[in-house]
Order: sequence, then C-alpha cells, then structure tokens
Amino acid sequence: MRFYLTYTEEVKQALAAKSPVVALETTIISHGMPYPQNVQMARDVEQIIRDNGAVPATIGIMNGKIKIGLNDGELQEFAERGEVEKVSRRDFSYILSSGKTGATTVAATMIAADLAGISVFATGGIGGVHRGAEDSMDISADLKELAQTNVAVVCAGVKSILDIGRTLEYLETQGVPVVGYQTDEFPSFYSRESGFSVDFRTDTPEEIARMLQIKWKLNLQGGAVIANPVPLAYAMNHDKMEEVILKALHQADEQHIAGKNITPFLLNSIKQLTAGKSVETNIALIKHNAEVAAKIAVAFMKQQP
Ligand code: PSU
Ligand code: MN
Repeated sequence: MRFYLTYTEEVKQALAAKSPVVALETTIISHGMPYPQNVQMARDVEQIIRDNGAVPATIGIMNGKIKIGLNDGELQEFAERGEVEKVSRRDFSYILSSGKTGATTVAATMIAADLAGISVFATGGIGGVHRGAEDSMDISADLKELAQTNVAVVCAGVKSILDIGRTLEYLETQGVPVVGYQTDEFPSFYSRESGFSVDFRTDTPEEIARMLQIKWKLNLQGGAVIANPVPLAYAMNHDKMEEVILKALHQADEQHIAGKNITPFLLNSIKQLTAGKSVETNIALIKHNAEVAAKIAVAFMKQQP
C-alpha cells in the first residue's frame, strides 16, 4: 500500500510530528471551477489552512501514484485539467493500475486521506441523492464513503441541484452524523437555508473534535458531515437560486447528460446563468470551510490521547 502513496515534504513532516493536517480534493479544481480561478482558489485555500495552524494536503492521483500534498506545478496541472479524469471509489484502482492522472472526488479523497492517516477534510459541497433518483438511481458514491471511511468532511451542505431531503435520509440510514457548525439549519451551498435541520448543532471546533474522538474510539465506522454555511456577505438568495437550478436541470435533461458528467455540467450551467456570481460564492464558502476545518484539525490533534 505504501508504494502507491507519495507525500510532499511539508505533509510528510507534519504527519510524522502528529501535527494537524487538512485534506483537500482535486475534482473541485479540475471539474468544479473554471481556470484560472480554480488554481488561485487552490493556493488561497492552502494558505488559509496554514494561517489557522494546520498543514494542507491537496490530494489527487498523478501517473498512477496517490499524491498526498501537491506542489505548485502539480496544482497548476490539475487546474488546466487536460487529460485529468474524475476519480471516485469505482475508478480509483483502475486509474492507479493504468498509470493515469485523476482528480479525486469527496469519496476518493476520503479513501486517500484515510490511507495517509488524515482525519479532517475541507471541500465545497458533497455529492448526494440526485433529484429524480427514484428513477435514475443516481446517488453519489460520496454518501456510501461517508458511511464507511473515518474522515470528517467540512462542507457548505449540498447544492439544491440534489434532492436534499433524500440525501439527509440516506445519511441517516447509513449512520452518518450531520453536524451544523454554528447553525441549526442544513445549508444548501449557495445559500444558508434549505428548509432542513441538521442533526446536531455545535458552536466550537473543540466540540466537533470531541465528537469525532469518541465516534472513532468506539469503532463507530464512518465519517461525519460538518455543515458550515456560506458567509452571509456571499450568500445567494435561496429562491432565485432555485429558479437557476431548475433551468440548469432542464438543460441537462434536454442534452441527455447523465452519470459522472452531470455534476460538472450543472455547475457550468449555473455559472453561466448567474453571470459568474456562483463561482464567487463557491470560492468564498470553500475558504470558510478551510478555516473551520483547520481549527477542527488543531483541536482534534490536541485531544488525541
Ligand atoms: N459539488 C460541488 N462541487 C463539486 C462537486 C460536488 O458543489 O465539484 C464534486 C465533488 O468532488 C463531489 C463530486 O465529490 O462532485 C460528486 O460527484 P458525483 O455526484 O458524480 O459522485
Ligand atoms: Mn452520480
């Protein structure tokens, strides 16, 4: 297993010293955001994690190796995408065996983080149950991963391109805690509301770290969703976004987009329909998630027996 993992010096040293480390995904860079905002975002997010006392480990697969931490040139490669595949659990072993390069989704990043011994991961939004899943059966592998892999994922909830109610039901069935950070309401990515509640509200990183320590000490397998709403100044109007999302879903339907292409397609439509404003909000919420994740990682390592 060790053979497939390679670390940057910064991450290797942090892990050896049991310092706090925060994992970051690459799908968000390669398939979630336009160039060059994506590479700027990736750099800024890493710096925010350092400023909050942790070490960033951006994770991806390059030429058949699992990279735990990327240098600047490597970040640039993921940002310019080219031949970068989107890698979820299903794709993971093939991308390694064929020596390819792939951007890891939430599910695949959780797998890699767990192999490397990293417990906290910051992203934008997780995948979930798609609208119409009762026919299409399109449910992101992120949810099953959260049920089985011990990594906490700090996110701004799920986009309402998904069926938020069914996503939360699925997480409940799979035993995944959905924890609100300073909120009672589960956020819907671009906006702070969704009409759904979180399972538990917490107000400090220490409380979240304590919950994770106990969960894993008791062998309660699986991760947790830490839902951190977009900062107010960047939040978009919930009802307006709903209109935009319905339009984007309609376009996807007309063009028969399905499978792993659906999420990137919808993100791009939403960007166009909001004249780029969605990207600004996306970047702001990721930065905020990085800050909160770093604080949780710091508290978690302090509490480590
Ligand atoms: N949601 C976003 N932006 C993203 C994604 C989700 O707001 O970039 C990406 C994440 O990498 C997530 C993946 O893990 O899409 C889910 O894809 P799928 O539904 O195909 O599992
Ligand atoms: Mn899917």
